[in-house]
Amino acid sequence: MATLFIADLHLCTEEPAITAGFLRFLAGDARKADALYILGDLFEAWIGDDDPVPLHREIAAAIKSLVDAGVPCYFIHGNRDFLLGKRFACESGMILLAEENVLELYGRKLLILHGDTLCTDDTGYLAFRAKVHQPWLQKLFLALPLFVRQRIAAKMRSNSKAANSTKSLEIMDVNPQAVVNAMERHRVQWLIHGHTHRPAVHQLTANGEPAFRVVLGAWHSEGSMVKVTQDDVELIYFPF
Ligand code: LP5
Ligand code: MN
Repeated sequence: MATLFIADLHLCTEEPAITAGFLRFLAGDARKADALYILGDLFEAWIGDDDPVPLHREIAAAIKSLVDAGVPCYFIHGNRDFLLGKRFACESGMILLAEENVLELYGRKLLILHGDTLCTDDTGYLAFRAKVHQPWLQKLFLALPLFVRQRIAAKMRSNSKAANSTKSLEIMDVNPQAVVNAMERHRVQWLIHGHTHRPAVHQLTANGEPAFRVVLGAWHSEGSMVKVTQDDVELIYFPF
């Protein structure tokens, strides 16, 4: 009995080894799980469910086959794939979740989220996020021809890379007080998130008690997952 969590795969056509690793994971470890939670940035960039790229069809079919085998799959949006919508959810059988969710697993209460909203020192990013999360702007963007959306996304990606190279590592990490606030708001002692690409298990104090923040790793040259069981919360790395 185990529930698995992954994030930050950044799947794209240009990185076939990561896709192969994910497909193996879906056909292997994930099949034995009670449920799979994907905590954002499954894809490198998502510009609409109507994007006909073959990779998306392949991933939807592989997730659907996991779901059809009896393993429910849940998805929280990341900062790269916040536009992933109902059409892809339906095709893949994934259930789209809200930004922040509290789970009760094997007697343990856990908060799960992507992690970008905890980076409150990155005010440039939060301003950007607030803008691109406006429903009217998203609607407008999704109504644009695909090639225009591709160009805008490419521009945003290159701007982001340029901006990140000027930011300190501290600014791009979570703010410790934002972590405590989130855990106290939801009255939990466990938090699992991704986004920062700094896999670790951190101990802290929240609600006046010991608390734990588990950070998922990005899938670069190996896979990363968190496995929650009755007895344990484990951060695991595995080869593709
Ligand atoms: O993604 P990553 O790892 O490089 O860095 C993130 C933050 N960057 C982003 C931007 C994404 O990479 C772009 C993804 C495009 C996806 C599809 C396009 C959909 C378009 C929808 C339009 C409605 O998330 C980065 C963080 C970093 O994580 C660490 O947390 O620092 O933040 C930035 O780079 C943002 C800049 O710091 C600020 C730029 C200011 C822009 C001002 C507002 C512009 C509004 C444009 C509206 C169209
Ligand atoms: Mn992210």
